[in-house]
Amino acid sequence: SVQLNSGLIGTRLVNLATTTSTNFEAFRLAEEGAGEGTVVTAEEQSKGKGRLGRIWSSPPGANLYCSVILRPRIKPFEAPQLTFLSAVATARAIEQTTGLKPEIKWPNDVLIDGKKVAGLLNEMSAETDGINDGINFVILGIGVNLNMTADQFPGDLRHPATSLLIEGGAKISRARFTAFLLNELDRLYAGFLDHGFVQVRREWQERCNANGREVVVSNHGRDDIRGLFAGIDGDGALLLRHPDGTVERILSGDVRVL
Ligand code: BT5
Repeated sequence: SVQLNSGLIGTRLVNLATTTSTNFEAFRLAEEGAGEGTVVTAEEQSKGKGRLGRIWSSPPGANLYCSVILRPRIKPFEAPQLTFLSAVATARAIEQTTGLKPEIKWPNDVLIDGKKVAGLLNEMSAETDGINDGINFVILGIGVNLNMTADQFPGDLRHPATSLLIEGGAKISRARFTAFLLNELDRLYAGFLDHGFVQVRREWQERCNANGREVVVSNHGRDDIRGLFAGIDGDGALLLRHPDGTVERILSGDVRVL
Protein backbone atom coordinates (compact mmCIF):
# COMPACT_ATOMS: atom_id res chain seq x y z
CA SER A 1 0.00 0.00 0.00
CA VAL A 2 1.05 3.60 -0.51
CA GLN A 3 1.00 6.07 2.36
CA LEU A 4 -0.07 9.65 1.98
CA ASN A 5 2.87 11.91 2.78
CA SER A 6 2.51 14.27 5.69
CA GLY A 7 1.60 17.32 3.59
CA LEU A 8 -1.43 19.49 3.48
CA ILE A 9 -3.64 17.74 0.95
CA GLY A 10 -5.50 14.77 2.37
CA THR A 11 -5.23 15.84 6.01
CA ARG A 12 -8.95 15.06 6.13
CA LEU A 13 -10.48 12.46 3.81
CA VAL A 14 -14.24 12.18 3.38
CA ASN A 15 -15.23 9.07 1.41
CA LEU A 16 -18.90 8.88 0.44
CA ALA A 17 -20.77 5.86 -0.90
CA THR A 18 -22.82 8.03 -3.19
CA THR A 19 -23.31 11.75 -3.81
CA THR A 20 -24.67 14.06 -6.47
CA SER A 21 -21.20 15.48 -7.11
CA THR A 22 -18.04 15.50 -4.99
CA ASN A 23 -17.51 19.13 -6.10
CA PHE A 24 -20.94 20.05 -4.78
CA GLU A 25 -20.27 18.23 -1.50
CA ALA A 26 -16.79 19.79 -1.10
CA PHE A 27 -18.24 23.25 -1.82
CA ARG A 28 -20.82 22.71 0.92
CA LEU A 29 -18.20 21.52 3.41
CA ALA A 30 -15.95 24.47 2.53
CA GLU A 31 -18.82 26.90 3.13
CA GLU A 32 -19.22 25.26 6.55
CA GLY A 33 -15.54 25.97 7.21
CA ALA A 34 -13.79 22.69 6.26
CA GLY A 35 -10.05 23.22 6.26
CA GLU A 36 -7.60 23.48 3.40
CA GLY A 37 -6.53 20.05 2.22
CA THR A 38 -9.89 18.37 2.89
CA VAL A 39 -10.56 15.78 0.17
CA VAL A 40 -13.98 14.39 -0.76
CA THR A 41 -14.21 11.16 -2.77
CA ALA A 42 -17.21 9.04 -3.73
CA GLU A 43 -17.93 5.59 -5.11
CA GLU A 44 -20.38 7.10 -7.58
CA GLN A 45 -21.93 10.44 -8.53
CA SER A 46 -25.55 10.80 -9.60
CA LYS A 47 -24.92 14.27 -11.14
CA GLY A 48 -21.20 14.39 -11.92
CA LYS A 49 -20.44 17.81 -13.36
CA GLY A 50 -18.43 18.83 -16.38
CA ARG A 51 -18.02 22.40 -17.57
CA LEU A 52 -20.92 24.51 -18.83
CA GLY A 53 -23.60 22.28 -17.36
CA ARG A 54 -22.26 19.13 -19.03
CA ILE A 55 -22.54 15.74 -17.36
CA TRP A 56 -19.53 13.72 -16.15
CA SER A 57 -20.42 10.06 -16.47
CA SER A 58 -19.74 8.51 -13.04
CA PRO A 59 -20.70 4.82 -12.75
CA PRO A 60 -20.33 3.15 -9.32
CA GLY A 61 -17.03 1.60 -8.27
CA ALA A 62 -15.20 2.03 -11.55
CA ASN A 63 -13.41 5.37 -11.30
CA LEU A 64 -11.96 8.11 -9.15
CA TYR A 65 -14.23 11.05 -8.32
CA CYS A 66 -12.39 13.45 -6.09
CA SER A 67 -12.61 17.08 -4.94
CA VAL A 68 -9.96 18.97 -2.97
CA ILE A 69 -10.58 22.11 -0.89
CA LEU A 70 -7.83 24.75 -1.14
CA ARG A 71 -7.64 28.15 0.49
CA PRO A 72 -4.73 29.92 -1.23
CA ARG A 73 -4.14 33.64 -0.67
CA ILE A 74 -4.36 34.56 -4.32
CA LYS A 75 -6.54 36.84 -6.42
CA PRO A 76 -9.62 35.41 -8.18
CA PHE A 77 -8.02 35.92 -11.62
CA GLU A 78 -5.14 33.62 -10.57
CA ALA A 79 -7.45 30.74 -9.58
CA PRO A 80 -7.52 29.13 -13.08
CA GLN A 81 -3.79 28.44 -12.64
CA LEU A 82 -4.76 25.74 -10.15
CA THR A 83 -6.30 23.65 -12.95
CA PHE A 84 -2.80 23.24 -14.34
CA LEU A 85 -1.66 21.79 -11.01
CA SER A 86 -4.36 19.14 -11.05
CA ALA A 87 -3.63 18.33 -14.70
CA VAL A 88 0.08 17.82 -14.04
CA ALA A 89 -0.61 15.85 -10.84
CA THR A 90 -3.03 13.57 -12.73
CA ALA A 91 -0.54 13.03 -15.57
CA ARG A 92 2.24 12.17 -13.11
CA ALA A 93 0.01 9.74 -11.19
CA ILE A 94 -1.01 7.99 -14.41
CA GLU A 95 2.62 7.65 -15.44
CA GLN A 96 3.71 6.36 -12.04
CA THR A 97 0.92 3.80 -11.66
CA THR A 98 0.71 2.50 -15.25
CA GLY A 99 3.75 3.59 -17.27
CA LEU A 100 1.33 4.92 -19.89
CA LYS A 101 2.14 8.27 -21.52
CA PRO A 102 -0.60 10.80 -20.80
CA GLU A 103 -0.89 14.14 -22.58
CA ILE A 104 -2.61 17.28 -21.33
CA LYS A 105 -5.13 19.16 -23.44
CA TRP A 106 -5.90 22.78 -22.59
CA PRO A 107 -7.61 23.68 -20.36
CA ASN A 108 -8.81 20.67 -18.42
CA ASP A 109 -8.43 17.29 -20.10
CA VAL A 110 -5.91 14.49 -19.74
CA LEU A 111 -5.65 12.21 -22.76
CA ILE A 112 -4.07 8.89 -23.60
CA ASP A 113 -3.50 8.26 -27.25
CA GLY A 114 -5.84 11.16 -28.06
CA LYS A 115 -8.69 9.84 -25.91
CA LYS A 116 -9.97 11.54 -22.76
CA VAL A 117 -9.09 9.63 -19.60
CA ALA A 118 -9.54 12.40 -17.03
CA GLY A 119 -11.42 15.69 -16.68
CA LEU A 120 -10.86 18.56 -14.26
CA LEU A 121 -13.35 21.08 -12.94
CA ASN A 122 -12.37 23.93 -10.62
CA GLU A 123 -14.93 26.03 -8.83
CA MET A 124 -14.35 28.92 -6.49
CA SER A 125 -15.95 31.13 -3.91
CA ALA A 126 -14.51 34.63 -3.97
CA GLU A 127 -15.08 38.18 -2.81
CA THR A 128 -15.02 40.55 -5.74
CA ASP A 129 -16.13 43.88 -4.32
CA GLY A 130 -13.32 45.58 -6.24
CA ILE A 131 -11.59 46.65 -3.02
CA ASN A 132 -10.56 43.47 -1.24
CA ASP A 133 -10.82 40.96 -4.06
CA GLY A 134 -9.82 37.62 -2.63
CA ILE A 135 -10.59 33.95 -2.60
CA ASN A 136 -12.54 32.20 0.12
CA PHE A 137 -11.76 28.76 -1.29
CA VAL A 138 -11.21 26.82 -4.49
CA ILE A 139 -12.51 23.31 -5.19
CA LEU A 140 -10.30 21.21 -7.47
CA GLY A 141 -12.51 18.53 -9.00
CA ILE A 142 -10.69 15.58 -10.55
CA GLY A 143 -12.33 12.68 -12.36
CA VAL A 144 -10.11 9.85 -13.63
CA ASN A 145 -11.43 6.84 -15.55
CA LEU A 146 -9.63 4.00 -13.83
CA ASN A 147 -11.50 0.74 -14.47
CA MET A 148 -14.39 1.86 -16.66
CA THR A 149 -15.10 -0.59 -19.48
CA ALA A 150 -16.02 0.38 -23.04
CA ASP A 151 -19.70 -0.50 -22.55
CA GLN A 152 -19.96 1.86 -19.55
CA PHE A 153 -19.36 5.01 -21.61
CA PRO A 154 -22.43 6.86 -22.85
CA GLY A 155 -22.97 6.70 -26.59
CA ASP A 156 -23.05 10.46 -27.15
CA LEU A 157 -19.60 11.58 -25.98
CA ARG A 158 -18.24 14.77 -27.54
CA HIS A 159 -14.74 13.30 -27.83
CA PRO A 160 -13.30 9.79 -27.77
CA ALA A 161 -12.84 8.54 -24.20
CA THR A 162 -10.96 5.74 -22.50
CA SER A 163 -9.87 4.36 -19.12
CA LEU A 164 -6.56 3.22 -17.66
CA LEU A 165 -7.89 -0.35 -17.70
CA ILE A 166 -8.71 -0.15 -21.40
CA GLU A 167 -5.34 1.40 -22.27
CA GLY A 168 -3.07 -0.57 -19.95
CA GLY A 169 -4.97 -3.86 -19.70
CA ALA A 170 -4.60 -4.02 -15.91
CA LYS A 171 -7.03 -3.21 -13.15
CA ILE A 172 -6.06 -0.11 -11.15
CA SER A 173 -6.30 0.09 -7.37
CA ARG A 174 -8.24 3.23 -6.60
CA ALA A 175 -6.66 3.63 -3.15
CA ARG A 176 -3.16 3.39 -4.62
CA PHE A 177 -3.91 5.74 -7.52
CA THR A 178 -5.51 8.26 -5.16
CA ALA A 179 -2.47 8.23 -2.88
CA PHE A 180 -0.12 8.91 -5.83
CA LEU A 181 -2.39 11.67 -7.11
CA LEU A 182 -2.78 13.45 -3.77
CA ASN A 183 0.93 13.20 -3.00
CA GLU A 184 1.82 14.76 -6.37
CA LEU A 185 -0.83 17.45 -5.94
CA ASP A 186 0.56 18.21 -2.49
CA ARG A 187 4.09 18.66 -3.89
CA LEU A 188 2.88 20.85 -6.74
CA TYR A 189 0.72 22.99 -4.46
CA ALA A 190 3.59 23.55 -2.03
CA GLY A 191 5.75 24.63 -5.00
CA PHE A 192 2.96 26.89 -6.25
CA LEU A 193 2.65 28.61 -2.86
CA ASP A 194 6.44 29.05 -2.63
CA HIS A 195 7.37 29.97 -6.20
CA GLY A 196 4.15 30.70 -8.05
CA PHE A 197 3.07 29.29 -11.37
CA VAL A 198 6.45 29.15 -13.18
CA GLN A 199 7.52 25.53 -12.56
CA VAL A 200 4.08 24.01 -13.04
CA ARG A 201 3.70 25.95 -16.25
CA ARG A 202 6.95 24.56 -17.64
CA GLU A 203 5.98 20.95 -16.91
CA TRP A 204 2.44 21.51 -18.16
CA GLN A 205 3.81 22.78 -21.48
CA GLU A 206 6.15 19.80 -21.83
CA ARG A 207 3.18 17.50 -21.32
CA CYS A 208 0.79 19.38 -23.60
CA ASN A 209 -0.62 17.62 -26.68
CA ALA A 210 -0.58 20.71 -28.92
CA ASN A 211 3.03 21.90 -28.84
CA GLY A 212 3.89 23.52 -32.16
CA ARG A 213 0.67 22.23 -33.71
CA GLU A 214 -2.07 24.02 -35.54
CA VAL A 215 -5.27 24.13 -33.51
CA VAL A 216 -8.85 25.33 -33.71
CA VAL A 217 -10.45 26.92 -30.66
CA SER A 218 -14.22 26.89 -30.49
CA ASN A 219 -15.64 29.35 -28.07
CA HIS A 220 -19.34 29.02 -27.41
CA GLY A 221 -21.28 31.32 -29.63
CA ARG A 222 -18.29 32.96 -31.26
CA ASP A 223 -16.55 31.99 -34.51
CA ASP A 224 -13.89 29.28 -34.39
CA ILE A 225 -10.36 30.66 -34.20
CA ARG A 226 -7.48 28.90 -35.95
CA GLY A 227 -3.79 29.36 -35.23
CA LEU A 228 -0.51 27.90 -34.04
CA PHE A 229 -0.49 26.78 -30.40
CA ALA A 230 2.15 28.90 -28.65
CA GLY A 231 1.83 27.66 -25.07
CA ILE A 232 0.21 29.31 -22.07
CA ASP A 233 1.10 32.62 -20.48
CA GLY A 234 1.78 33.45 -16.82
CA ASP A 235 -1.94 33.54 -16.07
CA GLY A 236 -2.72 30.23 -17.78
CA ALA A 237 -4.33 31.81 -20.85
CA LEU A 238 -3.83 29.94 -24.12
CA LEU A 239 -1.60 31.71 -26.64
CA LEU A 240 -2.48 31.39 -30.30
CA ARG A 241 -0.10 32.70 -32.98
CA HIS A 242 -1.62 33.99 -36.20
CA PRO A 243 0.07 33.96 -39.62
CA ASP A 244 0.81 37.72 -39.34
CA GLY A 245 2.81 37.04 -36.16
CA THR A 246 0.32 38.47 -33.70
CA VAL A 247 -0.42 36.42 -30.61
CA GLU A 248 -3.94 36.17 -29.24
CA ARG A 249 -4.74 35.32 -25.60
CA ILE A 250 -7.67 32.97 -25.09
CA LEU A 251 -9.24 32.51 -21.67
CA SER A 252 -11.83 29.84 -22.36
CA GLY A 253 -12.93 27.46 -25.06
CA ASP A 254 -12.36 23.99 -26.48
CA VAL A 255 -9.18 23.19 -28.41
CA ARG A 256 -8.88 20.73 -31.25
CA VAL A 257 -5.48 19.79 -32.70
CA LEU A 258 -5.53 19.69 -36.50
C1 BT5 B 1 -14.75 18.00 -17.69
O1 BT5 B 1 -15.75 18.73 -18.28
O2 BT5 B 1 -13.94 17.34 -18.27
C2 BT5 B 1 -14.73 18.08 -16.16
C3 BT5 B 1 -15.02 16.76 -15.50
C4 BT5 B 1 -14.80 16.83 -13.98
C5 BT5 B 1 -15.28 15.60 -13.29
C6 BT5 B 1 -14.92 15.58 -11.83
S1 BT5 B 1 -15.34 14.08 -11.06
C7 BT5 B 1 -15.07 14.74 -9.49
C8 BT5 B 1 -15.63 16.15 -9.53
N1 BT5 B 1 -17.04 16.17 -9.20
C9 BT5 B 1 -17.78 16.57 -10.25
O3 BT5 B 1 -19.04 16.66 -10.23
N2 BT5 B 1 -16.99 16.86 -11.30
C10 BT5 B 1 -15.59 16.67 -10.97
P1 BT5 B 1 -15.90 18.97 -19.86
O4 BT5 B 1 -14.62 19.42 -20.43
O5 BT5 B 1 -17.09 19.85 -19.97
O6 BT5 B 1 -16.20 17.54 -20.44
C11 BT5 B 1 -17.45 16.93 -20.27
C12 BT5 B 1 -17.70 16.06 -21.50
O7 BT5 B 1 -16.84 14.92 -21.43
C13 BT5 B 1 -19.11 15.50 -21.56
O8 BT5 B 1 -19.97 16.36 -22.24
C14 BT5 B 1 -18.92 14.17 -22.30
O9 BT5 B 1 -18.91 14.38 -23.70
C15 BT5 B 1 -17.53 13.75 -21.89
N3 BT5 B 1 -17.56 12.79 -20.76
C16 BT5 B 1 -18.52 12.60 -19.83
N4 BT5 B 1 -18.17 11.67 -18.94
C17 BT5 B 1 -16.95 11.23 -19.31
C18 BT5 B 1 -16.04 10.28 -18.79
N5 BT5 B 1 -16.27 9.59 -17.66
N6 BT5 B 1 -14.86 10.09 -19.45
C19 BT5 B 1 -14.56 10.79 -20.57
N7 BT5 B 1 -15.37 11.71 -21.11
C20 BT5 B 1 -16.56 11.93 -20.48
